[in-house]
Amino acid sequence: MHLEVHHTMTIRIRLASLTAFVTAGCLLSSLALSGLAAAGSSVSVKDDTFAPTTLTVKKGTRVSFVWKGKHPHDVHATGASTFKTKVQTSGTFKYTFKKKGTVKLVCDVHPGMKATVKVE
Ligand SMILES: [Cu+2]
Repeated sequence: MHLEVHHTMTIRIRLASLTAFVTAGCLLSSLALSGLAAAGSSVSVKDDTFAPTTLTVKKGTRVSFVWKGKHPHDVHATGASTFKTKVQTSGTFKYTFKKKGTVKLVCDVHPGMKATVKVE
């Protein structure tokens, strides 16, 4: 009788740790996936260049523009979507590209600073 109780408890403990292990695994893989998605929809605003200079995204993608340099820059978009940010040295601007087509990006402070977003 004593042994039987002990055995049941051991199984319960094993099941509990298995559940915890599987849950942790799922959390880790979803974190990894969201990390990859974020990497593909972000543009760095640097001194004095955008990185990357060409980005292809699916319609409806929210792209983060992240200021990383010391010089002041804006992001001025024309084409399939249009917007213009403030001239700033830090911060993040998020924009959801809702229309298919090509969007040209330029920094008005540095006209040579250009990038293209292709929305498919
Ligand atoms: Cu600039």
